Amino acid sequence: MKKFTTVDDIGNLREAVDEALMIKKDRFAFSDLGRNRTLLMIFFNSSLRTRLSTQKAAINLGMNVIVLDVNQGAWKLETERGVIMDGDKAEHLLEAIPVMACYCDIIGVRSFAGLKDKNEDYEERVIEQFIRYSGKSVFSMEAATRHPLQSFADLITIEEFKTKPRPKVVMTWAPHPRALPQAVPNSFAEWMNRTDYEFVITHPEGYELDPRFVGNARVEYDRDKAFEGADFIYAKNWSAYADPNYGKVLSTDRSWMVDARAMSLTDNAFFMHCLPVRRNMIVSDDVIESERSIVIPEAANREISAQTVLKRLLEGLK
Ligand code: AN0
Ligand code: CP
Repeated sequence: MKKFTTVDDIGNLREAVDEALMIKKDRFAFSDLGRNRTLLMIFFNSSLRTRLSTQKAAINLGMNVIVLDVNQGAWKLETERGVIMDGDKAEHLLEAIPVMACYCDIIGVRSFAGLKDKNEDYEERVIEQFIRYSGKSVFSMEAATRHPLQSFADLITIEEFKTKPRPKVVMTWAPHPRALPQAVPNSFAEWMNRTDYEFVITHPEGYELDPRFVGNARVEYDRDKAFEGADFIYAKNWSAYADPNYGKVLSTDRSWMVDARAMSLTDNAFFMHCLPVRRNMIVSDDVIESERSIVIPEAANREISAQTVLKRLLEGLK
């Protein structure tokens, strides 16, 4: 594997999950694979899980790791070509990328959507420039439109917890005070659409996602109906995608919070969220603390998805 930014890069999902579960059984089985190889993790945005789990995954594989928080300690980076750089940005990405590439073999990039210019976000300008100008293997640690390491961990988690061959998985929008990207729900939908699960998306009107990600999923505006018989509830907030409201918060309707009443409509579903989560906005205390909440095993699987991806990227190095 040369890059990992979408579900397409991982190939057959059954094989990927089997490989991940094999790694989970013995995460030090490939501890020589990354010897004398360096991973550079570049963060344009905050992170707890991605930062720690990806670093741990690289260590399991014997790699060296360098972490750069672009907004803390590095020069502020201009990302657009043609800009007269007379503002606060001292360095251009077009120099920074090849320089950073000198010091590593594999690059992970976290760069969220700006939520101002839909084209800029959906063209994935930042991570695409890393792919183009670094000459290195690049993977997404959440880019503007997708968070594939998260979706892969989510898939592994569902495979571990499901009790029927074709579980009903429901992704539900939930309220949040600030505008969040569509990357997590886009990506989750993209991965779920590659499985044979029954996949349903529910959200208030106005929160329709990009049809390219929704694919053939059933969209159900009536949340109660969507939750009926669900085996997994996957909660997430996202800002509006459709014009003219791109990147806006249209609703903070608290009735969309996932609470015990909503969960009682399901078939004793497991509760999932990628975290970080705002309690009593997205999900009530009792639901996230319940025995059906699998947010911690889900987060633990971030190490496994990252290790599977890094293993494949290492195998793809010349
Ligand atoms: C980010 C998002 O919604 O994309 C990261 C989630 C993994 N969440 C926040 O910024 C709260
Ligand atoms: N789920 C996730 O990616 O979390 P972080 O933003 O903390 O990395």
